[in-house]
Amino acid sequence: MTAPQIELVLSKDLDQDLRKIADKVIAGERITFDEGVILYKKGELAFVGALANFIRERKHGDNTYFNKNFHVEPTNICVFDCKFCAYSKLLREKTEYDAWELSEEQIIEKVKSYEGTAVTEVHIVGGVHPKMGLHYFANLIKKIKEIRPDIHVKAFTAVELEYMCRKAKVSYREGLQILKDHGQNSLPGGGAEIFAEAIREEICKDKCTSDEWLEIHQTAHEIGMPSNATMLYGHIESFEDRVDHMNRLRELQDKTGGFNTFIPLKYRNGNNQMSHVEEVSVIEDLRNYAIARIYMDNFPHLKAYWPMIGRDTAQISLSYGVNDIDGTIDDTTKIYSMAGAEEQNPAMTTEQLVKLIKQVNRKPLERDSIYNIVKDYTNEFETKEASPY
Ligand code: V47
Ligand code: SF4
Repeated sequence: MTAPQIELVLSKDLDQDLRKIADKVIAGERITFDEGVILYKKGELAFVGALANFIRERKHGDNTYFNKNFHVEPTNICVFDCKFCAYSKLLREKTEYDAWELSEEQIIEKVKSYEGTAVTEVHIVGGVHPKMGLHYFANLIKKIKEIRPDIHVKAFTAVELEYMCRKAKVSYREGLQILKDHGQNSLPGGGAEIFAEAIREEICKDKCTSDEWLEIHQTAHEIGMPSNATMLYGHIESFEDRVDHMNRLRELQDKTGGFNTFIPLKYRNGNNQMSHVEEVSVIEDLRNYAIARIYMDNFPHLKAYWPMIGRDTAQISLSYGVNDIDGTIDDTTKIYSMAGAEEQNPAMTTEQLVKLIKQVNRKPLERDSIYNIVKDYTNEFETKEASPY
């Protein structure tokens, strides 16, 4: 499908700048910061989509990865006050959602409840609780590993890690090494938001800075812990800010190669202090995935987090650069349902997820947390139709 799509796009009477970008992408060359901004300002969905799909298929063919994970959110109590956050409780007036704080026993019980199931990863993330520190979490991870030695522990955003290390009076390297020695395997990509300092000042001024976020991920990569990266988009940032964000990540990836996947996170405006900020359209979501795929040439994977954008958009995103879907998770995360996402109970069975991928003629592959293939589902769960994409 790729070649005709590209020809169709290029046969149009293309703007000179866009043609130059298309030529570079087809030749496998990196685009510049300014060209990234041009794509956001001038690139129609069909144009950026065809280029992104071309890159996606060059890198991965039809392969579409998912993993089987569950989330543990120890608490939503948080010392910080991000304006977009519908989730944290402390300085916030009471809403329909209450504060929670799981005890160690409750967390262990939750992990035990997955005994005998095929999950390969636990994603631990939550509010920044003043009393849950580095050593508490290190011991918790050790206990989780005693119960499930096989499970991959992806835990703590750089925001949580910065606070933990500061409170424990250890360097990032020492703190991360302690967590690694207790069994933590990797870092999730949260807390990055948008790196442009002026925007960060407006939306999340009291938490870790952009430089700190990048330093923590760099240090993690240096001691052998891979990580992910996110970008919260579609609020008050400009197109230049989005490219700046991706550029800082691309530069770090050039140095370390430690990032696995890039996850654009659509700003949702329910129940937060920025609810007056309108959400962007689905077209903009798809354009953003596509431009991310084009710009982030050194990131192996681009992930759609379906609990936030919904299953339909996640399915369509597979034609706009996305090759990774998170996940067959059950209803263990509340971050998005509390922020107004359609998915109030984000659970998808393996069958539903495999069918979602097969319906658009992609190849469903279960992966582990570092992208080794666990199982090929090509011949399972037949779908009624597989439409050309
Ligand atoms: O950092 C909070 C975002 C993130 C809102 O690494 C919001 O595999 C939109 O990072 N609208 C945490 N987004 C979640 C996260 C994540 C999720 C799935 C997989 C991985 C991974 C990482 O959630 C926060 C923030 O950027 N967030 N509030 C909101 N109103
Ligand atoms: Fe706390 Fe994270 Fe919410 Fe910010 S986004 S207030 S750090 S839970």
